[in-house]
Amino acid sequence: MRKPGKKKLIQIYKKMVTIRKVEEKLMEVFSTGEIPGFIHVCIGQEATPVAVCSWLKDSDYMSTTHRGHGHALAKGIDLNLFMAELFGKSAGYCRGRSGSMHIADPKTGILGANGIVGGGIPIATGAAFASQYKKSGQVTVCFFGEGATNEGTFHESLNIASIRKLPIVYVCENNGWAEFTPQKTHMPIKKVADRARAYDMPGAVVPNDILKIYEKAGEAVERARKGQGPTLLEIKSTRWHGHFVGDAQKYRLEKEVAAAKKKDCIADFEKKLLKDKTLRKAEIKKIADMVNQRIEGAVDFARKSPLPDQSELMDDLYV
Ligand SMILES: Cc1ncc(C[n+]2csc(CCOP(=O)(O)OP(=O)(O)O)c2C)c(N)n1
Repeated sequence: MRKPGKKKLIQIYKKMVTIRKVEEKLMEVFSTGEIPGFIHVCIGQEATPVAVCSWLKDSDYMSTTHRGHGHALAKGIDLNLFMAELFGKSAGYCRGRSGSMHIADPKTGILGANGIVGGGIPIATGAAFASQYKKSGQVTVCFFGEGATNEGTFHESLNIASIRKLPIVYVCENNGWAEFTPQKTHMPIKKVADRARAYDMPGAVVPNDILKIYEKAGEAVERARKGQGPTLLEIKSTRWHGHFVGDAQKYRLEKEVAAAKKKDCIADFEKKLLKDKTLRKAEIKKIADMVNQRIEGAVDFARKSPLPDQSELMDDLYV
């Protein structure tokens, strides 16, 4: 059993709250037109990125998707540079060229978010192959949604990862919806984790509970680090909001959305921390205030950063 100590529990809680509040702030700012393009928030799914990335070192790799803010924040991206990138500003991680869906940071091992569904899976698998080849001891975590597991990239990647016993953990956040399509209409099986069997790797279904995900992710990361090969984890997460910010999600029943909100991974964890006296109400308030302040600072930083110069428009283009 892998149980986090008090310090780790508080660290985990702070990170979950940070992701929730950053996403809430992004929804607010996006609606005013300050952020160009599209953004996809992960509110309701915060437990997975935090629990999984808790096991990673800075030098480990991580790849993510169009819904990747939480993963990047959990892996350790700098909040100011992240915010500036989403605002399309030159101080951002990719000089305002990537925005939300392609943000990357080699220093913290973030191989990139991906607007192409399933696009990050072979990239992550390749990174895991490189670490194995170089005997660097790095582990790669690859996040994606259940919709991505219908893509050829998923199957080809898991096949080669298993054959070569690559140091990688595949983490599927199954929120039951791929864009506007429910799982049962695009997938003949109920459990994505069953797909692991086809590639002779362990697969597990984990509820949207921070400590349960923490435990399973710990086993999988350790297995990868020891050279024992890949694992597929399926987290039964819940998406509260629409596919993208601005989607009124008319395709979902109100009672389903209400049930998702009721089963809140952050509120559940908070209750537990209060009950076992890891945190007191006043400390929870202090954390919220501190996180809000950091976020306001990051938004201010992004607003003050200049837009990229027009002369940079054709930079970094191959053709
Ligand atoms: C190859 C490809 N096909 C289709 C799309 C359009 N698209 C964007 S997100 C999405 C659904 C993805 O669902 P899932 O992988 O479950 O992730 P979630 O949005 O639930 O986090 C689709 C179909 C795309 N971006 N790329």
